[in-house]
Amino acid sequence: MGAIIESMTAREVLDSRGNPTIEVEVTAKGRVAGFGRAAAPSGASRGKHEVVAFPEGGVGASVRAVKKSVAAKLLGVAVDNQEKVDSLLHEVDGTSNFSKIGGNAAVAVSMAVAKAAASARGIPLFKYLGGERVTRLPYPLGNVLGGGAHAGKMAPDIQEFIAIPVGAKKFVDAVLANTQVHKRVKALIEARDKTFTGGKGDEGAWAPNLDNLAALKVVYKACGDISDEVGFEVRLALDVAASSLCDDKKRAYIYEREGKSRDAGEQIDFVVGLVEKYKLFYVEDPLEEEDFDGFAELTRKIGKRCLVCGDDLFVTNTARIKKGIKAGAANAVLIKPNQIGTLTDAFQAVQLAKKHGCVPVMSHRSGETPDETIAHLAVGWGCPLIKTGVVGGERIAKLNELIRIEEELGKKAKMGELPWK
Ligand code: 2PG
Ligand code: MG
Repeated sequence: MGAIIESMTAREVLDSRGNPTIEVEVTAKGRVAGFGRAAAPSGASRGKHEVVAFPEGGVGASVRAVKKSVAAKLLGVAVDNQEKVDSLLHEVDGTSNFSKIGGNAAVAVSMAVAKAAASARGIPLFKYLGGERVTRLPYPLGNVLGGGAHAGKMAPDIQEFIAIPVGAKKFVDAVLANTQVHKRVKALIEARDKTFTGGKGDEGAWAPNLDNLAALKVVYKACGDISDEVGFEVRLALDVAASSLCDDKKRAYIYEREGKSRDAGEQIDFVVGLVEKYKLFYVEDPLEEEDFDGFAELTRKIGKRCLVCGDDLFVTNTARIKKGIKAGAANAVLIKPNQIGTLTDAFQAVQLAKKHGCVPVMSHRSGETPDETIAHLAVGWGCPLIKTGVVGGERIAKLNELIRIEEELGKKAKMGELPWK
């Protein structure tokens, strides 16, 4: 008989913003003992349709729920029956959006159980999830300059200006290229703004006093310079996080820093223009989270040469992804396990995206811990992209883990498959 869940505990720990979050530990009993520990991240620009992060009563209520009702339900269950574990989490919670125990409690339990199962088998999590055939590393999307909900007042309105080293042959080279772009961006900001203090936003991206177009020029130049230096292509990508800019009453996107307002049509034209001018490889949430039609129009216009990714639009939710696929709303889907609450749900989102030719993109949150689980999810589930920052302990925890995984895979290791390379 395989290992069973022997014990489970939870505690309040800190995330990278200094806010409390939940960490869960699971032990498994079998021929070999297993142990798994996982902590939940949290977002600042959260989608309206995400599951509830914490219930009334906050992290404390989640911790109590895991120690009592969740543990009572899961002790004795086969640790490698992830689907059962995750369906029991839904059952204990009893709501459609984890509002009773908290989606962050659910995801921490779900991840800790998977890690305990891998450990009881004596194999790394990515192999437990993906089997022996798994060989591909994701390209890292590196947030190098940021604004919006992740930075202060004078930073750009667009949330993330991202480097993507699409020409890299090895993960370690890709990650090093992103760090070089990050450094070059700083130098270029300093050349423009003598008063730049070196301030960073929540994910370690520089947060300068620049408007969107100046920021685009800086990051575009940095990507070009570093492409020449490393000898492979590094492209530019954006997370517009357009829901954060959208004023529902005015039915417009308000660019405060620029002093501009754009209606949906103007927003689409604006993004198409950026894709052309700056050769964007990827654009996330270019429109607000309910505008499936606008997404579809944009994807029709640029979807053959640029990835259009839904984050707040899809919230890792298969029902919303299905709706998006039907509408032709995107060609990439962001995967944030804590948006949906369990690994089984997140895996279904990955499978659904792949089945319909959409690229699944594994992602961190702006508030993170040094938990490295998503590095394994990206490899084990075959996501060709991962968004997890460039610098900062909670970001490099994932990147360094991917460097270790690449080393472990040895000669078999390859980079993920991306369109238009
Ligand atoms: C995003 C994320 C992560 P948050 O919008 O993609 O970069 O931000 O975690 O604040 O939702
Ligand atoms: Mg986003």
